[in-house]
Amino acid sequence: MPMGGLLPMFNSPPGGGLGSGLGGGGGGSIGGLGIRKVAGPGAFRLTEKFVLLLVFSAFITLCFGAIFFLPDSSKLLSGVFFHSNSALQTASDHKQGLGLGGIGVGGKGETEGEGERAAADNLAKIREDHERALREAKETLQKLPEEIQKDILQEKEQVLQNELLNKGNAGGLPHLDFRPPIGAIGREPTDPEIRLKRAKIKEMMKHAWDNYKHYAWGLNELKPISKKGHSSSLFGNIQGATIVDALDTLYIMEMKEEFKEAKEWIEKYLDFNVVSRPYLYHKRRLNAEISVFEVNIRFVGGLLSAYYLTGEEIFRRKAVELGEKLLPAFHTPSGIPWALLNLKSGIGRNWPWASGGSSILAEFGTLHLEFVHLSHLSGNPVFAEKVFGIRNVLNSLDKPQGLYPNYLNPSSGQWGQHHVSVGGLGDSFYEYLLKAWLMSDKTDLEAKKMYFAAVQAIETHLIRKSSGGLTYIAEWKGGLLEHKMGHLTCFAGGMFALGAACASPELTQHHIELGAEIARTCYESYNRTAMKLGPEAFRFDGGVEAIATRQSEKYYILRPEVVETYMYMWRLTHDPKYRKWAWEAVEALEKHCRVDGGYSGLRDVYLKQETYDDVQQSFFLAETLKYLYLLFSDDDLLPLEHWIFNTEAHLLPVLRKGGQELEENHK
Ligand code: DMJ
Repeated sequence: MPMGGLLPMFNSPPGGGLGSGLGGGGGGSIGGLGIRKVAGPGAFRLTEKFVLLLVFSAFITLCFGAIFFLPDSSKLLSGVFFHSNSALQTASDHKQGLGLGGIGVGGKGETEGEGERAAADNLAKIREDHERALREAKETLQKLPEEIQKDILQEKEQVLQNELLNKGNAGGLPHLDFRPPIGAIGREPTDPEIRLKRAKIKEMMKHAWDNYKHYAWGLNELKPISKKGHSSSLFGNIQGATIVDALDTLYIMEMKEEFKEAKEWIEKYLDFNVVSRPYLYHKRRLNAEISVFEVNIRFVGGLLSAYYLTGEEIFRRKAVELGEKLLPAFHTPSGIPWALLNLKSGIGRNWPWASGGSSILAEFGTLHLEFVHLSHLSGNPVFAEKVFGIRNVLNSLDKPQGLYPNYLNPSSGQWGQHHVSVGGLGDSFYEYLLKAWLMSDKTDLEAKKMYFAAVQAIETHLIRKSSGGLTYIAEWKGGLLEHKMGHLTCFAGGMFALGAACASPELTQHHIELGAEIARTCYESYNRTAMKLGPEAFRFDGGVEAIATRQSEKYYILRPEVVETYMYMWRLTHDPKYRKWAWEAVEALEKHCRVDGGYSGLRDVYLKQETYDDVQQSFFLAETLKYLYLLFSDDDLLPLEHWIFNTEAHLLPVLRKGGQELEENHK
């Protein structure tokens, strides 16, 4: 690699260059040339000159050779040819950090300008490539020959597929007939009271959006108290999480201007490459890692949803582009993806806190819906193959008591610690089994089987009833129960109800009731606080029921799971109590979370006085407000038989048998 930087030096030495000096004389030895051509003094002088030139050339060659063979030749070379490269590198970094990409800095920088900057850039790139190659080589050395062979084949296959895709397709994507979506815009509710409530929720969305736009436009999230941008490490260097997460909510609420400005931002700025724009440079982390799960559910999910609502190609293109960037996460011996990925280098790893270097069930198990749609929209089967690969691994493993532990090691393909949860670390894996089946127009029978078997094991081993009659889902740690339920676990009420309609007849009523019981328990977790908003986790031990007992579990971060369950329960039963409970949540949000600068999470929902966490989470716009809006809309807005909500509430259409998805449009 360093040769690239040296070539100009070799090409222009004094005297026509080394090439002509050595090769041009007929390829013979120096002795041969000297003896055979001796004829007269003129000829002798000519030969002597030639020999001298050759000796001189050989000397220069030796000098170069010596430089190369000395230890750490790159440093020496940089000193000889590029002045002080580290100084230049620092200057270059500094300039970019200050947003001064086009302006020289003192000393050499001013006099040598452009050339020096190019040299510094070259060196930085060479060094980066070098380090990456070293890292990859180290990783490869640790692998078995069969694994290396497998990797090579996979990469070849990937290149072939990409080539195939790029042939003859505009933007590399196949032509698709876009069918306008079913029920993407609903009628105004006929009941005037419901109409007003729905309008209020739209006004909340406007307040959240306008403040984000005003104080944090283009950044990931808003800090509504400090009125500035909030950056979360989950997205690495990708920006604009709130914009992408909010797209479909803006669309169904008919906030057309806002949707337009969001789309324009995406067209101009949504960037999945680390290369930074100078003005953002200081905010970006070099080589930052993303959470594969979070980027998938929020960015891929948000873009897919926007495409299916509008048919705008920009959303399809961006979704597929990002999907491709996530593929290196699957480069593990088992095909179970890493949790974290460096989008630039393609190097993945797992959360350092995860048991025995494991990947997390709720993360690698929550890619299925989006990846199946990526294959559908790109014509490239690789995405679907990856997620079906995950399923194969899961199906090949023994499950303790039929339960799925939260930790799975991607290298060994074996379970880590036996911790089972329907809340954090496990939750959306179960959700995606059910939804994979529904989204496949009920053709994915394997997903159905896995879902109902998992729910049965959960019922047997995790679901319990408190002495006060509240049904809850405990956590399982190697056979022992922890009688705690997370806010995240509350999504399960909606899941049970959604699955009920399709369960076998003897299970339908049972699963609806299970959903209703979980909904009530989660309602109680809200109702038993001072602020009428639920804590992060609540317990059923030590004499309490549905109450947080640990200070570290008393916060509320604008999460959606409880209103999500109300939404499914409302749609499936039309029991008015769900709208009543949902409205209580709206009032509590307005009273305690709404601030001048947007909506903030709370540190302790049991206090009378708010202490704000100063974050307006992007899922508040993607999920919480969307589910509330649907609760006060008629059922013809996003009918459940046509749309699947991903775990971030982004809309994915059911893929109809024979590829006729959405064919019943406009009936
Ligand atoms: C969201 O990002 C998704 O709902 C995810 O599945 C769980 N966590 C948050 C909301 O609480």
